[in-house]
Amino acid sequence: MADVKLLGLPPSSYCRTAMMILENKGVDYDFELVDFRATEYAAHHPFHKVPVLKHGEVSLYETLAIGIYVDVAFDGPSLQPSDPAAKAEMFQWISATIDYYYDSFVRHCVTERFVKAMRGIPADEAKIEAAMPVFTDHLAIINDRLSVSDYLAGSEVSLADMFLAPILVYFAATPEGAALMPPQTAIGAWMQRMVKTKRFDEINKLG
Ligand SMILES: N[C@@H](CCC(=O)N[C@@H](CS)C(=O)NCC(=O)O)C(=O)O
Repeated sequence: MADVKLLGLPPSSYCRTAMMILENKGVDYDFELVDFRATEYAAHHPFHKVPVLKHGEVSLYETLAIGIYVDVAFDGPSLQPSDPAAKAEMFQWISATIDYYYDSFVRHCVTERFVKAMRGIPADEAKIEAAMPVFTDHLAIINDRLSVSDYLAGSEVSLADMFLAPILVYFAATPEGAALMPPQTAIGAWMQRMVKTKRFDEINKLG
């Protein structure tokens, strides 16, 4: 049994981010499925979300906190740039992913197309349609960045890429994402680089 444990649900994009970070850092860990709605789960996460990381006495929620902890507490390749401006850019992209891209791509499309379908609820087509210009704008911002640098925070893969990639894998699988994300773009080339990171396909599988 590994002394690091990730509590979560494999389809969750935030859990996927945490798994990508653990894998690319080279940390051995166990994954534990949880019932995040259970009353007793509040002892792990007071907001009843996933993931949660356990390492000895350390218990952490919030994926960014987990990512930073894993990167600094364990040996392995650094997942943060050392240059101050590049490091700040990494946090800028993570913050934008949490605040803007998750909201557009996940809440306004992936949830409508996949999560609701799993529950037998029809997608809110008006909500998706109204968000189409936002999807276009957000993809352009990301594509512009990836046109001038291989990864979001510079020439090396960082935590920022691991926050965004699982979300865009899901979005690309929706009809809207497929239409707006042709492979011959800077985002497409970046995704090809991301696919080569550790266990990417296994972690980010659809269905
Ligand atoms: N701010 C949290 C967000 C985590 C989050 O929203 N996780 C989603 C899954 S991707 C979740 O737990 N959803 C359950 C719910 O909202 O009821 C983090 O960074 O870890």
